[in-house]
Amino acid sequence: MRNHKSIEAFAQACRVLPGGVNSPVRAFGGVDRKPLFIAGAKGSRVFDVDGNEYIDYVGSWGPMILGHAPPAVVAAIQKAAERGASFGAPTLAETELASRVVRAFGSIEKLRLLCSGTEAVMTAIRLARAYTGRDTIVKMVGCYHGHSDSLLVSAGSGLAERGTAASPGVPEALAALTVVVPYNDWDTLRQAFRKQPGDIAAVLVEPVAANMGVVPPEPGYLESLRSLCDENGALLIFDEVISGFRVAWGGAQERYGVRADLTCLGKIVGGGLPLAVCGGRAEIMDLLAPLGHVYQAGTLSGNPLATAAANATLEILEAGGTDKTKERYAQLESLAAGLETGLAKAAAHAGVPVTINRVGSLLSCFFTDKPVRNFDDVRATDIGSFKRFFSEMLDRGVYLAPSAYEAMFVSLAHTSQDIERTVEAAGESFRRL
Ligand code: KE4
Repeated sequence: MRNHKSIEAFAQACRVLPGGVNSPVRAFGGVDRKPLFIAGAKGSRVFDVDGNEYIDYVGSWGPMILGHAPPAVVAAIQKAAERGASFGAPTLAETELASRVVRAFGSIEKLRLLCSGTEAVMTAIRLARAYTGRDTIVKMVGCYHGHSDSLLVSAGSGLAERGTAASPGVPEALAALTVVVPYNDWDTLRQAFRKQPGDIAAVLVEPVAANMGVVPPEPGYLESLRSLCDENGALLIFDEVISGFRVAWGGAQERYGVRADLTCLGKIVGGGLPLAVCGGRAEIMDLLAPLGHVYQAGTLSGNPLATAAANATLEILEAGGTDKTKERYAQLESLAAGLETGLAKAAAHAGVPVTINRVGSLLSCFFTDKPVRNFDDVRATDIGSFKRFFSEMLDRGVYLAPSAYEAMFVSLAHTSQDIERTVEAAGESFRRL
């Protein structure tokens, strides 16, 4: 695979951008390679600046559930752009989008449009603290919720202890207001509530963890979070930035039947443009300025280009009504199930132990012969094999996420031929590990 233009582009970028990128994982540090510079994308394919074509399972880290550059979304953005990129004033498209999200998520009565998942989660935390009058929040080890200070926190000295800063620049005093407990472990969460009765404002969780690779909730886990929050007067915040509109039209809440008090959405909901959502019960959301006193604002919140892409994307997903929408998610399920089965067979045939976790069109292939149900399990997997597998697949024209702690995303643009080619490339790659 020729990549001299990407290498040159990376050298140029490193002169003006820290690490040559605008988001760390893109630098391919997780796979010990220099990054590809992408020239364009269409459907299930991305093309780098050297003219190489790849079957894409990154999908911009989740937004591209329709595949890249769907004609109706491109046309909607173009049409919106001709009317002006941004007004800093309310538009009809924002109300239309909010109404679509309310229809999809039964737990969301009102919402605020913002520009990133980080902003959505930051706002949800501020609302939870204001609504409960409490300061402490709980997050799970291995879950990622954007880069706001309260969430760049590692687990404390002991289980259910207060957190410590995970990044320079995060004050320890602030990190101490975040308690970090293992995912899929409700006993430790129960301990946390017992240790800080009346302190905990909210439990924040990815209902389907996808930032340590894909780790599904164990049966009963989400229900236990719901009941522990109810018993202790805390709010349950579902960070559905990845799972929202991904694992079901109504996200993990629809798939698992557990309602959150506040929900954060991103990625798919924005159709690939900078748009995210913080939504929930009206009695909580109405605390937001200008109605209430919880301040939150944004110059480009609900931006016309982003809402155009968002409305066009959701319109395609819900076109034809509930049965048609279910058919689309069944198609995603079937493609991803075929990929999972094919990868498992190829690995077994090559004598390579793998565990594949999948929820809908979201999946991860871990190099281990053991189950993977939390971050400790992920850390025990063979990351070195993942790195070699990534490179072998890239050299065969298959673009996986450049990190063992990310996910593979299947889109409605992927075909059964894409899946067959991917499985074939995987078979060759597994045999070379
Ligand atoms: P953004 O601020 O990146 O829009 O969203 C933060 C975020 C919040 N919640 C969840 C569950 C997320 O996965 C994310 C961001 N996801 C990462 C990759 N898994 C984005 C890719 C990147 O950081 O470059």
